Amino acid sequence: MKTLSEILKKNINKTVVSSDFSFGENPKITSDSLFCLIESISNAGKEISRIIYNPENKSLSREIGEKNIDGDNQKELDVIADNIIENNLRNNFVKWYASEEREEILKLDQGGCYSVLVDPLDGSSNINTNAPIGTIFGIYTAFESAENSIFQKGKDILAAGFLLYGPRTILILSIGNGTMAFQLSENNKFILINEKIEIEDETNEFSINMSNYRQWNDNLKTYINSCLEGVEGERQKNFNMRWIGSLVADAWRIFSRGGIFLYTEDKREGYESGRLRLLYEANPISFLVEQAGGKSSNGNQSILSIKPMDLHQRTPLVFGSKKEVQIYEDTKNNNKKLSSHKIKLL
Ligand code: AFP
Repeated sequence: MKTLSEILKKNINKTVVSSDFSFGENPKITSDSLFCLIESISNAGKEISRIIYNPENKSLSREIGEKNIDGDNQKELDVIADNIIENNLRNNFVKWYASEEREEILKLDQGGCYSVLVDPLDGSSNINTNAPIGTIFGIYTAFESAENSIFQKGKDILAAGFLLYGPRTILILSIGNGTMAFQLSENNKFILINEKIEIEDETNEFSINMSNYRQWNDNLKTYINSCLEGVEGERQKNFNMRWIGSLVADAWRIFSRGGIFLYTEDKREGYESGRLRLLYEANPISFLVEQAGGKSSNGNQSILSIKPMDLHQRTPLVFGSKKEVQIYEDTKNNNKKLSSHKIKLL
């Protein structure tokens, strides 16, 4: 059984020639400092996981009467998770900390060399239902200016991951050479469960909130209709549907058995660019997906190539099995007839 610490030491050194490699210009960006930072985030995850496990059945979903910058009601646990993460990041080489729960970028350590962007508790509207929720993070090089440090493209991520607090607590992590998964053990250690996740290229499972059907654009309706038509339709293939409504849980299922996730723009006010946030949700998840051989898209380009302009920018997000995401893109842009994707009959 290999632990997170053992795997990190092995993998971080594998990506480089010597143990004191540099990812960029900043000499402080070394395997050791990145290792400490990832450990500190995994420790925050252990603390949050313990609180969510909640054996005394305390109320965890009490709203604190504030709205975060995205207009969502902040839950007590959102704020607790954010504070736990901030405390764990201190003294761990982090210069800039940006969180979905905050309006400001926080300067933690003037001499730090990393910027860390976090959604402390994704899916928090699910707390009461005991459905899986999670913490999503992306780590980048820090520059002198906060804006330059935070508004980097997803392809500039050094490491990204998410913690899934479900029946099991799982950490999914990439340091740029594949995507790995760890499970929190009884003795509070993250144990490796998959050293190289590979998302299957093809799938017959889609993940979307169908209740928004009437709000969708025609191209999305065309794509989903083709899935619903099954073997009788142009693609001659049956599809299954799953929607947990918690991005981390839907993403983990796709890492486990393939699939396509879609949360695109629609006609509702405020949903012109979808719902999910580029910096805190779409970028880290897309980095993990592409490192696992999958594909991410806003409908036109890889999520990782979008230049962020705003701290709480939203983006249409489609990701998962490579060929299926391509079929969605082709349908959206009218590149190919859906029938050209039908399975070959023997
Ligand atoms: P919260 O963190 O505000 O609960 O939002 C969850 C989420 O951002 C993401 O985890 C889900 O994929 C998505 O929203 C679900 O959105 P709908 O409720 O519109 O389906």
